[in-house]
Amino acid sequence: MSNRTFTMVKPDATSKGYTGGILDQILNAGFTIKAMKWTRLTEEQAGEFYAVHKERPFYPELVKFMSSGPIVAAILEKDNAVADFRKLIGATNPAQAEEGTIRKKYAASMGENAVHGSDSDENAGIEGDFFFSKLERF
Ligand code: 3AN
Repeated sequence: MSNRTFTMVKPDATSKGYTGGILDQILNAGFTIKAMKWTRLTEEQAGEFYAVHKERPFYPELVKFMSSGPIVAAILEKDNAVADFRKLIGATNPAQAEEGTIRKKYAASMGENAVHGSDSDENAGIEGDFFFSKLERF
């Protein structure tokens, strides 16, 4: 079990002014920040980040959306980080997300679902490495 996960506050949430509320909920849930940045992906970078979904019908839409505005990228630390963070954000489809979860509160749809959370320890490592060098982690 790893104690790290990777998250992004997605462009829908940053553009609606939800960044502060989402980060507040993450910190209140006991996660600490190991690395964080406000940045914007190019279409090429978004395509690379989501390359595992390349064959899925929603891939072009996902790439376009994820490069449509700024995001907050972060590495978070907590015991059981990956599983606990997935619980905190709720189901991919906000209509199915549990009451009180970040997606229930802030997500608009399956595609524009406010936050990303790594789905495994391995992917948490890969995704964190995509955004952050060793010098950017504290
Ligand atoms: P999660 O983000 O909950 O791990 P994944 O890994 O199944 O969900 O999907 C990655 C991202 O792809 C989602 N966050 C969402 O933005 C997008 N996505 C997934 N399924 C759909 C869908 N049916 N239509 C549009 N976008 C989708």
